[in-house]
Amino acid sequence: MTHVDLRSDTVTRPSPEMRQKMAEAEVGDDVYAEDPTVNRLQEMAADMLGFGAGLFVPSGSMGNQVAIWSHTESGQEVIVEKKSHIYNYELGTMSAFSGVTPRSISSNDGTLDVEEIKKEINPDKYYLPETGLITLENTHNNQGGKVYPYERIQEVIDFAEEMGLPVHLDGARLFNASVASGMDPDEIVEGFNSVMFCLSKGLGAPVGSLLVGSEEFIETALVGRKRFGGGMRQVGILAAAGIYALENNVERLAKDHHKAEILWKELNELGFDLTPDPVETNIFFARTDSIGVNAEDLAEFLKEKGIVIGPRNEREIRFVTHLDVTEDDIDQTIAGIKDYLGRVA
Ligand code: TLP
Repeated sequence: MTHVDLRSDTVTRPSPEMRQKMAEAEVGDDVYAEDPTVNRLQEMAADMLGFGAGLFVPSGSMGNQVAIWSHTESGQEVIVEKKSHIYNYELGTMSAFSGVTPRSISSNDGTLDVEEIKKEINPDKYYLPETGLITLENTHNNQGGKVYPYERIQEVIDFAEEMGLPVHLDGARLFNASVASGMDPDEIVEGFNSVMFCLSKGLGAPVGSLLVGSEEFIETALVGRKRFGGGMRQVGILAAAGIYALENNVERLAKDHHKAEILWKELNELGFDLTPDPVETNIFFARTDSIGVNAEDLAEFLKEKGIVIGPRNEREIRFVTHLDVTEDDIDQTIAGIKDYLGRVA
C-alpha cells in the first residue's frame, strides 16, 4: 500500500475538517450565479489578490486557457517561457481553442528576461502576427518550484504596459511563492492583468482553481468558461473546500518547503544533481545519472516499500512535498534511497 506519495502536491486528500465544511456548504445553481459559497470564494480570491472579480474554474489548465481566450484574438501570438506549463502540458489548447500560436522563449531558470521578450515582439507590419499576450509562471513547476524574482516580473510588466500588452500569471503555486519570498500575494501579482491560482495543489482542496482580473475581464472569462464546458451547478460544496484551504492552508506551506529542504539536503549529500540549487519551495528535480543510478529502477524499489516518486525518465525524478507527507515520511524516503544506493553501489 502506498503511504508516501511524492509525485505531486495534486495528490493531497481533503481533511476531515475540510470535508465537514463541504458537507455543510450552502449551494445554488452557479450558472445563474446563485451559489452563495462560490460567490464568496470568488470575492475572497479577488480581494486577496487585489483584483475586481474572480471566477471559479474546475482546473488550472482551464483557468489559463480561459484567460488566453479572453485576452487574445485569433491569429495572434502568445509569449510563453519554453518550459512553462501552458506551453508543455496544456495540449496545444491555445491553438486549438483560441486560434493563437505560442512564441516560446528559452530561459536559464524559467524566468524570462525582459530584453529577450522585446526581441520576440514583431514590428508593426501587416504581414507579421501580432503579439496578444505575455504569460509568466510563478512558482515555475518545470524549474523545480523556482520563485520568480520580483524585479524581473516588474520589468516585464512595465514593458508590457508601455506596449499595451496584457500579462497573465500562471500562479498555480502562487501561495508557495508568497510564503517562500515573504511577500504578500497581492504584492507579487500587482500589475498583472489576470492571475490563475490552484486550490487543488499545496492548498489541499480536491478540485478547483481561481481566475482573477478586472470585472470587465471576468465578464469575458465567464463566457469563455461556459464555452470551454466549465459552467458548473451546485459547486458550493467544492468552493467550500477552497475557502477552507485559503483560510487554513496557506501559511502551513512553509512546512512543505521545510520538508523539501530536508530531503534536498540529504540527496545533495548523496551526490544527486539537484535543481534548483538550493531548493526554494516544495518541488525539486534530482538527476540520478550523476551517481550512476537508474531513476526508474529506484522508483520501482521504493514502490515496494510503499513510497511513490515520480521519475520523468531513467535519469531524472521530480520530488514534491505537500500536506499529506510528514517529516517521518521524508525520513523513510531517505532511508529507502540509502538502502537502494547501498545495494547497487
Ligand atoms: N501541474 C501538474 C501536472 O500537470 C504537471 C503537477 O503535478 O505539477 N500550471 C502549473 C504551473 C501547474 O503545475 C499545473 C499542474 C497547472 C497549471 C494545471 O493545473 P490542473 O492540473 O489543475 O489543470
